[in-house]
Amino acid sequence: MGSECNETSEKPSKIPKINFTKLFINGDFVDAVSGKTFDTIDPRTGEVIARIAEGDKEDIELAVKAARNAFDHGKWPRMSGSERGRIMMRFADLIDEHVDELAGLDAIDAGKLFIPLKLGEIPAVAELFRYFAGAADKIHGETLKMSRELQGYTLLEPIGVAGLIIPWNFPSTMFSLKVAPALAAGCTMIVKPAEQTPLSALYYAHLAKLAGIPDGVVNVVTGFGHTAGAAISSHMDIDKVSFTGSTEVGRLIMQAAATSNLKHISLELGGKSPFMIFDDADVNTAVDLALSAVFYNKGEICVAGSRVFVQEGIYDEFVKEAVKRAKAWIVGDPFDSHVHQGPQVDKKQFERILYYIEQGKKEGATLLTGGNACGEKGYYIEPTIFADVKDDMVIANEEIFGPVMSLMKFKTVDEVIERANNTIYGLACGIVTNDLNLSNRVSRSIRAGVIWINCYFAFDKDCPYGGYKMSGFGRDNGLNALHKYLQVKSVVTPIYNSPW
Ligand code: TXE
Repeated sequence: MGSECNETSEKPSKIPKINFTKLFINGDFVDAVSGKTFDTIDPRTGEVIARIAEGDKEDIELAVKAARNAFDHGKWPRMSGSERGRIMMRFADLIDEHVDELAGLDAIDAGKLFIPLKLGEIPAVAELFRYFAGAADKIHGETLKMSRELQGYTLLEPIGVAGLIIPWNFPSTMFSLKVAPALAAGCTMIVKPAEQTPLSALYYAHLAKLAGIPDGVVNVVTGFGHTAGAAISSHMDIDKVSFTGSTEVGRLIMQAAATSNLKHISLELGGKSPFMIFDDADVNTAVDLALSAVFYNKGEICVAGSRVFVQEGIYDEFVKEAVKRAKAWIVGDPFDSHVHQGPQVDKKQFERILYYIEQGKKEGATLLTGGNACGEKGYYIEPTIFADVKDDMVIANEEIFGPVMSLMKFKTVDEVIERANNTIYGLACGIVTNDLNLSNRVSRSIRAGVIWINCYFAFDKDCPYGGYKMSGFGRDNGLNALHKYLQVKSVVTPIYNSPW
């Protein structure tokens, strides 16, 4: 095992009780048809937290039947938007009331920090449900200006049964980003949480029932990607798949949609986002932003600003300060309020990050700090900074999804724009400068779905985000997201009773 983590002595608390371990289909918690289960693991220790029902094709079949029935014959798509909104508001209130349990589940299952979950992420989940609840009664089409003696209007109708396949890095946020707009639109759904982090999705299912969301509207099938996930993307009776995860799996989902029923898809995939610091920036601000852009959520975030470009005039000072602060970054138990970084989500991710760190060393990047696993048990990795990273190195190109910063020096604005765009991805971009003209120019030149100027991770429920290029298509957050779960129907009649 690695060296000791830079831990504090505060005792962890708030370890939650696990109440829900079965599939949630048609309003009931049930075993998998096969009776199989899989272990969900505590990344702090590598020990089993609970055994979870392992859903497979047959269970997806049952969940689709329930969702189909709830869509074709049930109340949810037919009730008024304001009634749907009221029920969603109740759901949001229940989320707030259960914030400790939900934060505890994501902390123990994903190794995420408890306090930011409790004070930030879970309340934001409740807020997102409120945001879309408020939109549920404002879904309307247009009156058309027809060129002949016709009158026409459009209806926005729910797309149908949605398959929502979500990853493990933000189990609660991802659940809300998909479920809230789908519910507001009047869809019914099957949620497939990641196999690493099934616990909170099952808890949300329980709260959905308490809130009065009718049976069959929200179904949660826990299980693996190549079985349960693949059964969703290739299903003939699912109308839409919304996916967040790796680019490789995004490609598989697109193929499965193409060879099954041409279901609508939206994909939010990997990234390798540039974070640019210009000479005029305040070094302290730039270091704070850059560190959180890479190390926040232990680097397990698709929009991580993992390629840090620093202009030559400020470079040496930036490096000195960044290394100093990375060394003081506290890695340890996510329930400890002093800790900055918990364990990576699982053994596979932990090993993948260590592999990339080895690649960086082999390719000749300079390891300034970190580079090792730490702690006696569990999947902890030191915050790591590499300097002298060249654009063609593996660590500058592939998504590491861990606490690894690649530092690169640049001279001119044109140069950094070209280098920043030289990636297959296009999720996010960070810019630190006080020069308005410069930030405007760079924002318009970078091919990415979101640009953060003098801030990073400035997410907001009203601010769409998603990818350019191989980072996917479709947007989460904002009213754009609602339209992913709606389709347009045109209705046309002659104005006069003339025959057509
Ligand atoms: O992702 P997967 P993994 C990136 C990140 C990470 C890498 C691998 O670089 O290191 O992907 O992570 C389901 N059909 N991101 O392997 O496999 C799976 O069960 C249908 C970026 O965990 O893409 C889970 O629910 N579904 C990312 C979800 O897909 C399938 C977040 C994501 O898992 C499937 C996560 C299949 N054939 C990883 N195979 C982001 N954009 O935030 C798997 N799944």
